[in-house]
Amino acid sequence: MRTAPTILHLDMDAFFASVEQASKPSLRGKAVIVGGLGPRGVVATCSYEARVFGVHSAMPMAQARRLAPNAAYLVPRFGFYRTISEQVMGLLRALSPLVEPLSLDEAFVDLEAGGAAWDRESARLVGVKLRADIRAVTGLTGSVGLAASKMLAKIASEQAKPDGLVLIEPGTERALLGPMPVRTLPGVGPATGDHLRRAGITTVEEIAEAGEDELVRLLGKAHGHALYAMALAHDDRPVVAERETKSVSVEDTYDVDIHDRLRVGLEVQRLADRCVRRLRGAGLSGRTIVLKVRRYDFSTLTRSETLRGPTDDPAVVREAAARLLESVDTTGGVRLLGVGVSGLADYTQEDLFAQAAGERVEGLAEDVADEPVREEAGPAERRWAAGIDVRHAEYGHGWVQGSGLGRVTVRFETPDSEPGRVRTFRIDDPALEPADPLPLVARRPELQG
Ligand code: DCP
Ligand code: MG
Repeated sequence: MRTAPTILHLDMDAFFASVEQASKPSLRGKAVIVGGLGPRGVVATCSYEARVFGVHSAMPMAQARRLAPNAAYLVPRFGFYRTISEQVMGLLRALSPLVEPLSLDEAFVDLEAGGAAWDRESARLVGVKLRADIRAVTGLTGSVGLAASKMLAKIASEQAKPDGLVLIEPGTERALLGPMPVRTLPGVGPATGDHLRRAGITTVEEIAEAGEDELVRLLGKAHGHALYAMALAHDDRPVVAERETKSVSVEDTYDVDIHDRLRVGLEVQRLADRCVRRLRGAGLSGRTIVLKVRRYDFSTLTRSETLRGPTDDPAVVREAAARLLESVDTTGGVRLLGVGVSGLADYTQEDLFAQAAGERVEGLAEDVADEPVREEAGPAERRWAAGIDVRHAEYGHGWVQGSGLGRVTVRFETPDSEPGRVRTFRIDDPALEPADPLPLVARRPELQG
């Protein structure tokens, strides 16, 4: 393991909610909750002001509304978040060729590989400057962790939240990890956590004390061995430069559980087709077909099947998905279905192209915006979902604060304006139209190049 804290982990603070607050001056300092606003919606994230009410990611939206009835509720604008994410990732790539994004707002950077840092002082300076640059370019705050391993760098950024920087001195890792709950370690989810707890192990220190043989006995060879090493703060995992897409998948959440087995089958076929369109749209084929089923009681199953070679043939994916469905009990109802393809390969075989040419290709881009959080309101309300940007011919740029009963309420403000005024229009007002988001930071010439 390296001896200098030159692995950096960045995680943006309350990412989606912070973007919304930066876009909408009237929401700064307020409780903001972003997520699906339909009957089955869940919270994607919320501002720190909303977290004091106990609201958090993945909570059903109905529960969030009970906890924070006066918060602003907004639909996610994934395309815009992606644009901001690219700005942030661009700053990271300027530091090192080894940047490993984990999500839109989170990445590891190997500072040593980029020559950006070699010891604790140079690493700290890079972290401080990075946070300032992110602020200048995006107007947002991100938290930085620095350590000699990925595991500790991530723990450090968590400790730094919000809007901070923590550097873990090499040599202090074990003392720091000891009292932490086992769930802190990568790879320990709820199931493993329960399993360990039943064996009387709740802290990292207790994993170390139990010894490797006991861990292997409890969790099996691979997992037990890896977890024991992590508990001793041994983590040699390298930062892996961004790989291409690991899988392509689509899923749908249903407002009302589907009970009819035939209908479940049809939905799976439809999802398989959509997944293949996306796969082809990305110029990929894949070997492993994955089916995801969330049942009425929220239990979620995934089943997969690996083919002999990569495919992008809709018939093959449909058949595999149907076979996988046969092994799943759906009595009681299904609330979510998904189909994915992983084990991806680039298109190389000419005949795959030939195959594709004969089929529908018109819908290739159709599902690109497909996302797990879906707006579930009716067509009129969908057009004016809370949070989206609009432009009014007379009043200018604003965002939808709410709509219903044939009316839409718009707040007219922009990222660099004062908090704005609210006006109400008829939903079919011809002067009102959807608009693109405005940049969060006005382009300043001294930041270019
Ligand atoms: N996200 C989501 N659904 C989840 C978790 C997260 O849609 N269950 C989205 C919204 C978040 C973004 O991913 O803004 C980043 O996730 P984080 O876990 O980093 O959470 P935040 O950035 O919102 O907050 P924090 O300051 O705790 O990092
Ligand atoms: Mg974050």
